[in-house]
Amino acid sequence: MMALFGGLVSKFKRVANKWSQGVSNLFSDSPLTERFWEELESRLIIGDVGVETTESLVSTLREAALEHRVAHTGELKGIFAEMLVELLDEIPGMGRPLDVSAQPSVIVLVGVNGSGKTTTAGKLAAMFMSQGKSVILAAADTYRAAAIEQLKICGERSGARVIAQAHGSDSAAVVYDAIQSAKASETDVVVVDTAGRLHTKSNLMEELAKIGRVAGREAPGGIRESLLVLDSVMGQNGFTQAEVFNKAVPLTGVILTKFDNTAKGGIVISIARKLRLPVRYVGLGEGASDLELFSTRDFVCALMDMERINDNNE
Ligand SMILES: Nc1nc2c(ncn2[C@@H]2O[C@H](COP(=O)(O)OP(=O)(O)OP(=O)(O)O)[C@@H](O)[C@H]2O)c(=O)[nH]1
Ligand SMILES: [Mg+2]
Repeated sequence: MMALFGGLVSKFKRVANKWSQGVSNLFSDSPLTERFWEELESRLIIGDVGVETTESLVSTLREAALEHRVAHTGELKGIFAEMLVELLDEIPGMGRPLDVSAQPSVIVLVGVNGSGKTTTAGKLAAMFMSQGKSVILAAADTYRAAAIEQLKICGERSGARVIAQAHGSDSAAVVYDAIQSAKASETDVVVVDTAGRLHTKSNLMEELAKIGRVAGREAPGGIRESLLVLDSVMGQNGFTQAEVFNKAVPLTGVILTKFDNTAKGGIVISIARKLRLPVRYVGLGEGASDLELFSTRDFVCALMDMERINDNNE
């Protein structure tokens, strides 16, 4: 597992380079002025941290500055980093690998069109297979024939079995099949790829709820995760979809895709603060191995340009 952490700091740095440089530069040692607070606020908002979260972070840091009689911005760097770590680590499961110890563990991926569900299903399959787990990919996006084909290719690459039915068939039936098949073959993990549905189409949401019910009924002892696959380039705009999806299938976490394409990374902070969901993995490219376990410390280190952060729990 540790190998996955390797280089994540530098990857995060490369990803959100410009933005994180802008933030960390503010904490170079200059006298603490009102201008610093204004700059910090605007850079956090630009970085997609969200207005509310930014305001609350800045006001807490201001209080800390008063309390510790801080005169130079450099003195705030460690304090701010620890604040961010605390905010993220408050969410259970943040940066933790998915628990796939139960057989079968069912992971349903949901999200809007093009957010990266199918790609992520393939990445997850490859990751679990590399950990010695057996995996079934369930092609529950039955709307498009191409979607089934795309998942089959993912399956071939990773060596995971793909359970699919004909184009246009009932998606919940595919999930039922996949779980039955997993039970019969003692397969560890079932990863369910779903259609990229417009969140305004309630019939599609009903279909998703049905998938959730089937998973709940057929794998009662198993671990069930419903992960929102969120395109990090969409930023805060992706949040409204979370609420709608959450009504159909209670969400248990987030996989943040296309982190390699975003010029900002603050979305992670607002996911913790506003969605109260753990970020489990981040997609850092289109390849099957471009999925990394999220790490709070690596993320904050990259953002604040720090070597390490003191950990009170260590
Ligand atoms: N750069 C980058 N591209 C990604 C990542 N994840 C997915 N993509 C790309 O995003 C596009 C859409 O990915 P899909 O996996 O097909 O998305 P989807 O959610 O299944 O799409 P629909 O089935 O149409 O809803 C593809 O071109 C992927 O290669 C990522 O982490 N980084
Ligand atoms: Mg897809």
